[in-house]
Amino acid sequence: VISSNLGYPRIGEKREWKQALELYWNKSITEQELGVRTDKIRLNNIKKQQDKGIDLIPVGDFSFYDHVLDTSIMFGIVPSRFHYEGGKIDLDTYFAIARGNKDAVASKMTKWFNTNYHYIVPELKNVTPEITENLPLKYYKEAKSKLGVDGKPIFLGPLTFLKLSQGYEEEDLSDLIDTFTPLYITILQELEESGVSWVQVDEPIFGMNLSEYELELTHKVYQSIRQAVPSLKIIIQTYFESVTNYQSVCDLPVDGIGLDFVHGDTFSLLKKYGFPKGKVLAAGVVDGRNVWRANVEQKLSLLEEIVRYSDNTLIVQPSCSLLHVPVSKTLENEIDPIILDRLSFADERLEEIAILTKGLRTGRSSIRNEIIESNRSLHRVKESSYRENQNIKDEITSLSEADFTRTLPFSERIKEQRKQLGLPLLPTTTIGSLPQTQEVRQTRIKWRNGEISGQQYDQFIQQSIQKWISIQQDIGLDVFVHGEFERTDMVEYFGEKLKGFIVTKYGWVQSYGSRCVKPPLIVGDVSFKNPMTVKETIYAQSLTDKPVKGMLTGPITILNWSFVYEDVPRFTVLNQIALALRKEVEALEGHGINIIQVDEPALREGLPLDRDKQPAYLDAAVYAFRLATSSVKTETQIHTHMCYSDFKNIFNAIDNLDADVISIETSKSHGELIATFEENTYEKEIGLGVYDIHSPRIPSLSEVKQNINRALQIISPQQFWINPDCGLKTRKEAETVDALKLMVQAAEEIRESYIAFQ
Ligand code: THG
Ligand code: ZN
Repeated sequence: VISSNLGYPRIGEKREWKQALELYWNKSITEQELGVRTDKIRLNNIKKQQDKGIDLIPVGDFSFYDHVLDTSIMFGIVPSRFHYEGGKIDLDTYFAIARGNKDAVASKMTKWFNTNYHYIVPELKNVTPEITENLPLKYYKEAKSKLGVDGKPIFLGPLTFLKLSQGYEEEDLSDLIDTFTPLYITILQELEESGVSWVQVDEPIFGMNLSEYELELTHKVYQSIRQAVPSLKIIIQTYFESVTNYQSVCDLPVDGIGLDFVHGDTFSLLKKYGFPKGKVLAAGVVDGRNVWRANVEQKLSLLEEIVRYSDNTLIVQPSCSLLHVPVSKTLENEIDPIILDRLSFADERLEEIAILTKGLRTGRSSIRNEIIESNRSLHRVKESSYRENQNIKDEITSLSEADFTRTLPFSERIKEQRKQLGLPLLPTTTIGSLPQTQEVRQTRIKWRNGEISGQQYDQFIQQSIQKWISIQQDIGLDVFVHGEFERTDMVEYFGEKLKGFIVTKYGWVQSYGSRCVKPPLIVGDVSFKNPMTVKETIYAQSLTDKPVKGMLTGPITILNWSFVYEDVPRFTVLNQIALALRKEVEALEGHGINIIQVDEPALREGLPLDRDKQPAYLDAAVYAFRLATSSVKTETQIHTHMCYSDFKNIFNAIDNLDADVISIETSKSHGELIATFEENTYEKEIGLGVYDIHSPRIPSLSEVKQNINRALQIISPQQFWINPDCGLKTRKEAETVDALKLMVQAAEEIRESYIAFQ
């Protein structure tokens, strides 16, 4: 039995990695200094894993931005617009692919499976792959020479890499595999020659539904690899879901298979089909995506069962890379000890791995104290006041069909809403958040540190709202927002205000590039305490005759972006959140707010990887959204917003949300989305983002008009709203104003042409 890890967070305990990157981007430090700082973080991470007693320590999990981009770079895949001419790829080109530069737009960024991590999509169009640098080897050598650690190089496998790439037709997959196989072989041969013993090749794509043909290709590529590198010990690592083609994957000609025993029912597959003789089973038994301390006794029992199915070494490991959890709980000094005691961030997970490995090696009694302690902490929280809100449980059970259905259908509602709102054709609006300047962030920090009073902070927020109401007036938008200056992260904000949540101080997790999120913890029954957004919204509304939208985050997004406790089904927690939001929606409406937007940016991302599990998830998400939004009057207009536009398979669910208006991020994949709307009829109102807010580039008037006109070829102008494609929180003030002015001008010109035509 040996212990292993699949990847360690890059960001550092206090986000030192983020700081270093951003200083480099701002030209405040040199490339060399960036190197010094990141070397320190990387080596420290390895050292820590060694100290925690992990036998197989991953190397090559580090990245300067994203590990999928690293794989592209390793294979010399640089889109032609960056004018790459072969050889090693310099750091600035690397960052340009990720972030864009003044001459070229960045590559697309999208969600890493069903997580909140984003990767840079490889663009395979017109590129000739070649190895530019053997990255896993570089990091292996470094750990060996600097720390004496014989690491386990890890990198993304060919099937997953190609399936996540764009710029090729499905029928070319086989050719691409043929192109990449020799490159993979070279990488692996070099590792073998350098004395590497174990390699982890990540293939999380096996949690999704692959075709027979794709499985055939998989076998072919691993066969070739096996022949070329017969003695290197290769583990194919899957995670985030049980493997959908279990037998086929287990039969791959490699030395070990890594399986996720936390998500999906992998243990049933093991019982049903067994495990191939002679292979190493790498068992991911503690959750790499959640922060609740493992029940050591239960996990040990599971491992004792698992070990019976394998006749070779058993590897004890987390279910996936620890990239998805915060670094260490030791810095948290304001969390109730009952809860703190229940937490396991990355470092504590590693301790659990070491304990379980010991228990399995030397018997249950050798970890007796750890078992008692883990049971005790679990018992303590179950008996605590976090878990006893009988009222909420009763409210949930007494819900009926009427509670999640609007009184009238959309076709009737919209007439009342139009009367009430009096908006022009092609109304303009924004998604909700406005630029969070340095000043906004610093004032919040001052307030949190007690340097300014709550009253002073409130006053500052009011001034910001006032300023932006007047800016929106000048720009000429039709529906205003208050700007969300009082919010850090939208989910954390609601987490701080709802009962059942607590927040951490340092619980950061990488979201994309240097950007991090700090998911709140759901520790017990969730319920509404006090209105959460009413004060700021009605203040904004008091300053203008234009409608101001109420802005809320929806139930499935709050659920997906929190660390949810595990003693009750997730859907129970989801409904509790929905019920609390329903009370907020009612409070806003009661204060005269006529448009309420309930955003669900994380609806798509939470979609289970396995097709068979998707309908239940979508039903629950739709039900919760409707529970949150259905009690309003006919003339109150419900909006929603979603980021990312891969809606092909979830169109019905979106329609079933029954939101009066939906806005969708589209500028990066306009074509696909338009096709979706061509294939399906959608009667409700809709805003397709008309410019990309993720880039500082100001679009040209003709670009914006072109985007609008393209959408209007398939969506009627009576249904269409004009808005940017996502919230403006991360943008600078001046560029936001300029871009919105252009957007309004484009809307006005196109509106004119329709009116003239009629
Ligand atoms: N909240 C949460 N998850 C998300 C988003 C979000 N996932 C998807 C998408 N939005 C990711 N986008 C972002 C955008 C901005 C930031 C993080 C994720 C961000 N973070 C600050 C940083 O790292 O500098 C930290 C927070 C702060 O200080 O305000 O800006 O919106 N949960
Ligand atoms: Zn968005």
